[in-house]
Amino acid sequence: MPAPALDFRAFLGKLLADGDAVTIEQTVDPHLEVGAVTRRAYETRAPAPLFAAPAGAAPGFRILGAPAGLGSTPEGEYGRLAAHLGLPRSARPRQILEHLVRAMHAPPVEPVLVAEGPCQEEVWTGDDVDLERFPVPLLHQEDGGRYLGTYGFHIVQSPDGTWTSWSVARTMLRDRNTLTGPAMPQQHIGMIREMWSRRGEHTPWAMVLGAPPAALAAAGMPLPAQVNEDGYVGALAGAPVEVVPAHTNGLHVPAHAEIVLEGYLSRDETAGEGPMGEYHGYAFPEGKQQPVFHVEAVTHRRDPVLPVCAAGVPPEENHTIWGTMISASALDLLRSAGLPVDLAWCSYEAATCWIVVSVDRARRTAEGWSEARLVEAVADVLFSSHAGWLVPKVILVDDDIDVTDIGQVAWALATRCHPGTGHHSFPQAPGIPMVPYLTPEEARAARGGKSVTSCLLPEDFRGTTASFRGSYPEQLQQHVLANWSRYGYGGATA
Ligand SMILES: Cc1cc2nc3c(=O)[nH]c(=O)nc-3n(C[C@H](O)[C@H](O)[C@H](O)COP(=O)(O)O)c2cc1C
Ligand SMILES: [Mn+2]
Repeated sequence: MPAPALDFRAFLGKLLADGDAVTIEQTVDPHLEVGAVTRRAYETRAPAPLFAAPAGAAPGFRILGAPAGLGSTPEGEYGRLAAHLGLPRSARPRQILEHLVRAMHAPPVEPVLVAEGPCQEEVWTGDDVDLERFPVPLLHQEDGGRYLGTYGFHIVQSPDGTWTSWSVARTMLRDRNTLTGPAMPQQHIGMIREMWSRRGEHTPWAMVLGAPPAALAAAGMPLPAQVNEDGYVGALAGAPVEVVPAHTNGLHVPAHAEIVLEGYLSRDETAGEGPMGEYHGYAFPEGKQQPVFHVEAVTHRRDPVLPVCAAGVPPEENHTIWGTMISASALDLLRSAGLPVDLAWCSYEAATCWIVVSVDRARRTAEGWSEARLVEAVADVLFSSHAGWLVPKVILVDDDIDVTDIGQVAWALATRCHPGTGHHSFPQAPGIPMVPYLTPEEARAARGGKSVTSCLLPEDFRGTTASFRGSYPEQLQQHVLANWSRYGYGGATA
């Protein structure tokens, strides 16, 4: 059996064994109750709920909520995310980012085609295709429908076969064999759909639910166009992903997946989709017309587990997975452009609406970067990129600030950003139209509402940081730490 990063069932087994998932044997209703339990698990940092008996589902069909929610202990905070990527569960953001960036520079490890896999233990075709057999949840009372695909990815391929795209996006159930959901023209699924449409054809399509966790993470990552996510997954996991040919349309799908939908993405047919509680933390009153996905076959592992993301206020997977993968992509772009950048991090608390970038102060000084030039260069790199399209706000800080600590970021914003000169607006920059504060015109044009906020200290700043780490000799700090419990403070020393 592949490692947990390459096999959802093994990943689930690991969470259960580590106490980071709990099995809920009692019947739970996919109508709102699954969503409510999952939301509360995110918001209290409880283990992931495995719903073993969702009401109305075929026997054995299960749901896993909060597959990449945060944990409650400092050692295990990022543990579910780290387990997606094959890292120790104690891994922290810097280690996770460097791991993701390293794999971007490693040669791709292409998937291996195998004859059969657990994802095809059961096969439904023709009239047997009935998506209602899955426990499809209504996740929030404000949602316009039930969502089957909240934690799965689309597989599409360019007509010439050179570009295979794996990408996460949501899909809402319409009826027993159709779904609807976004395929934005700026996202790779939209670009490939446009290639097929120009030929007058529908787009051959598959969707994977309960995918290998590393593959799900890569499919939520804004790698550049023409880059195949499947080769990146292999580089990331250190072993190729095993794929099998889909039953009906020849696409290759991960062998170690829970559920695979096969069919096509319509060229011209649309249907009402949403509204849905979304990544920024809001639900809006109206849905939109979105393309229709036709399901011609379903294959699944025995006793399949449907993973579910109940999107909304942080932290959920749009922050822990999407935000982290954007952070890694942006970090790599900024470094590769030669900018003196230390780290980049989409604070989960900011709901993937800002990214904090720390600047290597020593390098900045040595290379003579003025604040104005740095602001301009960061905006140039990010606002023209696929990754930077997704995040509207950039915050620049010096590298004494740990960008992964929201407390330090708030302190820097309050004490280092000059209200008159620190805010730079980029009204012409293209960006994702889903950002809540955009005007209707900006959302229509998918342009504007983008900014760089500088919290860089002036070169002649004379303050030092008044803190435990900043205000005492190293030797005294060590003495205090060594004596901490003797002072009467219990066990904690760090
Ligand atoms: C849980 C989750 C849900 C997501 N939902 C959507 C979505 O509904 N629509 C969308 O365009 N992107 C969504 N994304 C973000 C995309 O997966 C991400 O931008 C990715 O880069 C898209 O793939 P591409 O770069 O190959 O186009 C989601 C990401 C995650 C982790
Ligand atoms: Mn892509």
